[in-house]
Amino acid sequence: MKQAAERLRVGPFREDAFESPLHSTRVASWLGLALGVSFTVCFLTGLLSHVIQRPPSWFLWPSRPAGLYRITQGVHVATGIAAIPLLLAKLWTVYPKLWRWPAVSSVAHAVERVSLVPLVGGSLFLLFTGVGSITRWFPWSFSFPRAHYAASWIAIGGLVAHVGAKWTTFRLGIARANPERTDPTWAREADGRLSRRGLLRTAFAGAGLLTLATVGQTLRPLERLALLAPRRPSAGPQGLPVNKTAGSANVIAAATSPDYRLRVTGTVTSPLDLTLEELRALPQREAVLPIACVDGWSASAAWRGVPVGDLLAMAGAPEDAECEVRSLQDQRRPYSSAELNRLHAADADTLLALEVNGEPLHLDHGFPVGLIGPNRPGVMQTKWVGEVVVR
Ligand SMILES: Nc1nc2c(c(=O)[nH]1)N[C@H]1C(S)=C(S)[C@@H](COP(=O)(O)O)O[C@H]1N2
Ligand SMILES: [Mo]
Repeated sequence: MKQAAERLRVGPFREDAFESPLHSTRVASWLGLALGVSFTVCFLTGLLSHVIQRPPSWFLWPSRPAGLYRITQGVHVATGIAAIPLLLAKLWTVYPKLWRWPAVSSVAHAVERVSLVPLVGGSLFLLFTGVGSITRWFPWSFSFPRAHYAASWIAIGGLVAHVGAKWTTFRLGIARANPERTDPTWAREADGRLSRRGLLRTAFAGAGLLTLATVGQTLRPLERLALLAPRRPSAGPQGLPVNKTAGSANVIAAATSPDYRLRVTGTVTSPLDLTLEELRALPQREAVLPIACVDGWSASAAWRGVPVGDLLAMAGAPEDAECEVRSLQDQRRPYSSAELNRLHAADADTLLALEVNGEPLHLDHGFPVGLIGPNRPGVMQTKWVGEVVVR
């Protein structure tokens, strides 16, 4: 019986099938540490972005500090991008284990191996859909936020199981006393071949370079290095990028019509119906605030317009009012409206902006009226606002 099993041990199942020293526990452990940190940070910042956009009843996202979401979402996208070379290097280092003999040696081992399916599958899915989304390349028909969110729980579940199963191996892998570390070929292989230390450094340098080449999409001093970033934060009309144009949102006629009105409706004592001239005649306020897209780019600008709080007061809205800000777009379209929770509605810098950087809003930036508020995801800064519904 045992002999028969041994005879099946051919091809990649042979004991010496993968002889490269680069398939190393120590390399896998260090890559695992970096991946564990980047995945955890990416997961938590992603979860935060999710609950800000779909708040459960216990969650109230503050409007301050104004630039907080810009940071958390910048970190989310940056850690996801940095994880790509780390994950590829890690998968390459450990893939010979797929042919481990015997395939399963105990129940715990079986659980550990099975948990790789959600971990590896979920991770690859997250990184692939994440990159697709930030480059606005959607070779799929499912809803990106829902699928990306569901996959994050699947991957993080696999990660928890994996960390539990591998903890001892990992500790030995990164220990100072690890015999690989003192092995002379750790740092230098014969014949100029890549050493294990060289592989680790290459993977970390890859992650670093990829970060440097993309993080300038939100970190303005590094903008010139952002060669691989899908968006330059200052490329676009009035120095701001455009994802969605007025043309593609199908609002040009309504936004430029002389019949344009901004309406304030809902649970108010005196609903408002204001022309653009009337809006311009109201006291204006200026605020320097960033647009912080979920895709990881952000750009700051000086916005000028009427504080939402002033309009709510004029309309006789209750204290602590929340509202829904609706664009002129077809209301069935994604991102055609956004919620203002009571903290965002009451913040003096939450504006219905008429101007940006000293000029009337460009049509693609939301002319005639765009919502801009502190500490909000870009998708919740509704452009081409037509109505504010108070609750
Ligand atoms: N009405 C409406 N407002 C919108 C959007 C939209 O699709 N429709 N896109 C949002 C997104 S995703 C971002 S990041 C900000 C800035 O987008 P822009 O770069 O297209 O101006 O506007 C937001 N406002
Ligand atoms: Mo966005």
